[in-house]
Amino acid sequence: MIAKLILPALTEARSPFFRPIKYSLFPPLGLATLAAYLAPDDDVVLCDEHVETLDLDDEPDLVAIQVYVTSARRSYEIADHYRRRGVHVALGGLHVTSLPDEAAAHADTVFLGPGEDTWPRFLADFRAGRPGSLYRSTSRSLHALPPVRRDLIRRARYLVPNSIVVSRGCPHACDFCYKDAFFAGGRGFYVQRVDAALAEIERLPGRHLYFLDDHLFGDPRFAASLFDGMRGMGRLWQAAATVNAVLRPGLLEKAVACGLRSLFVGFETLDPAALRSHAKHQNLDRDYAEAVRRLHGLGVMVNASFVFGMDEHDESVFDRTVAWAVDQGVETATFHVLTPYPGTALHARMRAAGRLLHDDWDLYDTRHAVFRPARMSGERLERGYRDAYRDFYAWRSILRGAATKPDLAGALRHAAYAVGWKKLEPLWDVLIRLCRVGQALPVLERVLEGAWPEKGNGRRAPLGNAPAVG
Ligand code: B12
Repeated sequence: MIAKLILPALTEARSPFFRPIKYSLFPPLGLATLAAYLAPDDDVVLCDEHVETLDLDDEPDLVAIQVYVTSARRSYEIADHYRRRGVHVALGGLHVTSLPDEAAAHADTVFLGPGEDTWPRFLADFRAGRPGSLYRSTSRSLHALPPVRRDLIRRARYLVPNSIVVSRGCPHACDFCYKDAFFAGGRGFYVQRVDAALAEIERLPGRHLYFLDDHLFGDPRFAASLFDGMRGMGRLWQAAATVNAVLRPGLLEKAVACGLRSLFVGFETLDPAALRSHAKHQNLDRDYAEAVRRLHGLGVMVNASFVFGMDEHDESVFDRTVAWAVDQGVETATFHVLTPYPGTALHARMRAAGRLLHDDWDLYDTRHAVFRPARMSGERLERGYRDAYRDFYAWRSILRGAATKPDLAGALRHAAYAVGWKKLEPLWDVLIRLCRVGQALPVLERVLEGAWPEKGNGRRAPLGNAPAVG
C-alpha cells in the first residue's frame, strides 16, 4: 500500500506576516506517530507543506490529512483534489473533531479524537476493503505505542527536530482550550509509561529536546519519575507547564537537575476576574512574580503566554501586560487575541450571545478579533495585540529585561534569546531557503545552556546558580 500523510500549510504561510521560522520549528509529530501503525512493507510518504512543496500529481492508495483550524481550508482543497482522483481520503485532528460534519463533506473517512485506537482499526478495515466513514476514539492509552517513525522526518529542515510528547491533554479545563472538545468521550489527560518515555528520549540524537506536552508537570508522580530517569542523560530541554506547577516545591528542581532550561508558562492574564470567567482556576491567587523569580533563580528562561480581549480587559491591558513582563525580566512572550475555537465552551458562549463575527477559519489564528470584544472595538484589540509584540521586543525592552538579571552571563543570555527569536528574521529566512535551519541548533543549545566561552581559554563560565546538566 502507498500511504501519504500530509500536514497542509497553515493559511498564514501565505500572509505578509508569515514568520517562516515559526513553521520550521517542529516536525509533524502527530503524523509520524500515525505512520508507526503502518506495515513495514507499506510505502509511506510524509509531507509537511510548511517546509516542502507538496506533489499533487501522484495517486497513492490512501491519503491522511491532519487538519488544524487555520489549515482547514487548505486541507479541504487537498482532500477534494485527491478524491477527484479516486484516492481514499482520511481526515483527522483537532478541527475535524470539533466539526466532523464540515470535514465529512471533503473526506471518505473522518476521525474524532486522538488516533492511537481508531487509526489501527481503520487500517485493518481499509485493508479488508470495508473502511468506515467515521471513527470515534474512546479508549485512550499510550501504553502500547509503537516507536514514532522519526526516520520519515527531514531533520535538517527543522530547528527543533527532537520534539516529543509523553502525555496527551491536560488535567485542567480552561474554557478557551481545545482540550474538552478533542478528548470528549474518553480520558482528557493520560501519560506514557515512564520507561517507554525514557526509551523514546534515548532514541533521540543530540542534546536538545522540546516537550510539546500541554502540561508536562500535570501528573506530578509521572513527571518526578521521568525527571529522575533523565538525570545524567546530558540533555537540554524546553517544555510547557502551569504557574501552580512552577510554584510547587520539588518538581521544578528535579526538572532543572535533568536539563530544563526554558519553560512556556500560561499566565494568560493579570486580572483575577478574567481568570475566573475562563475557568483558569489553577492560576487564581498564584503569585506570578514569584513564579518568574523561582524559574530565573534556577536558571530557567521564561516564555510567558498572554491572551488579550477577555471581557474584563479594557484598552489598558496591552501596556500593563507588556510592562509587567518586561519588569519581571521575562525573556520571551507570546501574545494572543482571544480566539473561540469551534467546539470549545468559549465558542458556545460567544455564539449564544451573538458575538461571533464570522466563521472564516483562516482568521481564527489568534491574531484577529473574530468576536465582538466587550470593552473595546475589534480593531483596537488587533492593534493592541500588534503593539504589544512591538513594544515587548523593542530594543529598549530587551535591554531593560536583560538588566534585571543579576550577572552579565544572565543578561547576555536574555538578550541573545530575545534577539535571536525576534530580530534575526532575515538570517532565519536564508537558513530556511538553504534548508539548513537545523545547523542553528548548536547556537540555541549554547544559549539555553547559558554558558559562554571565557576569554582566551575556551572554557565555559557556568550560568548563575543553575545546577549543572545531569
Ligand atoms: C507544535 C504546535 C504547533 C507548531 C507546529 C505544528 C506541527 N508541526 O504539527 C506551530 C508552532 C507551528 C504551531 C502554530 C500554531 N498553533 Co499550534 N500547537 C502545537 C502543539 C503544542 C503540539 C502539536 C503536537 O505535535 N501534538 C502532539 C501530537 C502527537 O498530537 P497531534 O498532532 O494532535 O496528533 C494526534 C491527533 O490529533 C490525531 N490526528 C491528527 N491528525 C490526524 C489525521 C488522521 C487521519 C487521524 C486518524 C488522526 C489524526 O492523531 C495524532 C496522534 O494521536 C499543539 C498543542 C497540542 N497538544 O496538540 C498546539 C495547537 C495545535 N496549536 C494551536 C494553534 C491555535 C496554533 C496557531 C493557530 C496559533 C498560534 N498563535 O500559535 C498557530 C498557527 C498559526 C496560524 N496563524 O495559523 C491549537 C489548535 C487549535 C485548533 N482547534 O486547531 C493547539 C491545540 C494549541 C491550543 N491549546 O490551543 N503550533
